[in-house]
Amino acid sequence: MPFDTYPYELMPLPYPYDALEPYLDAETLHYHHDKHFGAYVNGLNAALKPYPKLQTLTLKQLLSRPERLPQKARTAILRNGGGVYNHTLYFVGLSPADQGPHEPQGVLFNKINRTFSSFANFKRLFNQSALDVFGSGWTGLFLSPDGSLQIRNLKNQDTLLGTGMRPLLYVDVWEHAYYLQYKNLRAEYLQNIWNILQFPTL
Ligand code: MN3
Repeated sequence: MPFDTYPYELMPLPYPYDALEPYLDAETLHYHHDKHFGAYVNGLNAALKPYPKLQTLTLKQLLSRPERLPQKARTAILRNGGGVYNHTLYFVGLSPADQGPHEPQGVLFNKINRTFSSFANFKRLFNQSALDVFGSGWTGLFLSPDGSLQIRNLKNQDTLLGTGMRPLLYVDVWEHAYYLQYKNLRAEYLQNIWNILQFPTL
């Protein structure tokens, strides 16, 4: 797959640019996907170019074991590779409002209710966590190896690869994800994202 091994290609959006309107408009999607996501793909290829051995690893392998990356290229690979990995999860994790599911089903529904008392309370806590991200980063819902659900914030383009945490929901809270449409109103973006955030099946 050209999306998770070298040379990396920009994964096309799995829906038309205007498919998430009115919650995320086409202009926002064009800039976010083509320009921002695209820049991480190009940056990752450039960072890996001098390292034929690293080119044989998958993206997950690169990001799971940062200690084996050459010191000189480590920051560039982690930033750009993290950007590629995080944006892939984000864009694949959204779907048009009339598709979905945009609410948890089955096992995940029960787990969310047990852990957070209710779906409404879970959304409140998730959005609060996303509002607490200072500067650029991500908020996600993860299934930990012990089976518990955890809301976690990630800085910049960090990931939890290598920790055994399985990402279930993933929201980009960098300003570039919402500024064109929502300006400084991150809370409004977060309120609306639940209409297009797709829930996986456990
Ligand atoms: Mn982004």
